[in-house]
Amino acid sequence: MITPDQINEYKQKGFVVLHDILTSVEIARMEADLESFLSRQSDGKERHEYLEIERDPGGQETGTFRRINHPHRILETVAEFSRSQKLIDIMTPILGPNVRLHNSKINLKLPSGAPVEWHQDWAFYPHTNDDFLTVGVLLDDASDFNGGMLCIPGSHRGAVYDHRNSITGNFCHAIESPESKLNLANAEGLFARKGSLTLHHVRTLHGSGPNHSNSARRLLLIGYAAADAWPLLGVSRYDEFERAMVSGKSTVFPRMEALPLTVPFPISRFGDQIFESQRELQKSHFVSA
Ligand SMILES: O=C(O)CCC(=O)C(=O)O
Repeated sequence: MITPDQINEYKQKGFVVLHDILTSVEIARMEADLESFLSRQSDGKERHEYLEIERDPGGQETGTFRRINHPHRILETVAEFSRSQKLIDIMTPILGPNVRLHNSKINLKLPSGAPVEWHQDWAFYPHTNDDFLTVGVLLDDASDFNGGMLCIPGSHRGAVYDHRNSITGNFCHAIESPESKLNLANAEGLFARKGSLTLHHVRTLHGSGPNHSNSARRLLLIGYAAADAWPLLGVSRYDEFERAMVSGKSTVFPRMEALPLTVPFPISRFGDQIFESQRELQKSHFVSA
């Protein structure tokens, strides 16, 4: 359930927090599913396909899990929630009746876990229009101390920034020296109890600090687009693209809007591994844990 005031807040600021949306039973099921998946991952295919493992400064895997990619494909509870009526009722007043799931991930942010540098998701995957948002499901309480997400109000209606590393020249999933370009003093924390949801627009500037606490700050993120927002970089598997519809009807007539854009090229040597390519920045904006 989303109220007209919350929809208005999302439209004005480019993000909103919806407090206490999942029940404790729903959260406990999702946590159990996640923990059971992680405990099975000492080896095997899933490990490489779905798990990102932290690397030390020399590039060696530390063995610590950092992120689960595409959890809606492997965790039943996430698959269920990602298509639930509860979530569709929250998204459709904003995106319209026809909605497609674009991506999902769980950032585990374990104690001392790395920050996520300032960026706009729009730079990673530009579409023909920006009726596109990401739902965050707080699997732990989020605060400034444990690296909860920060967003800059109104930035979804502003510029689209360069996300290339000035040394390597490659796309780096982050805005270099953001303090010199953005008014970070305006940033607001999307801090709330576990079971709350956050929504942020695809152009909203956001990031999050390191985890200074001694427990994880797990955040499930699921991106959704209006069905007529088509990826400008193309659709590689049309059957999968069709199956990703979660509400209403798909279309082969994209809606094109004149919007500021950038494209994620030249590709980082780490591909789409955001944490590794952000680590190539000369300087982190956040103070490490
Ligand atoms: O985990 C976070 O705090 C933010 C994650 C994020 O923005 C991303 O993974 O693109």
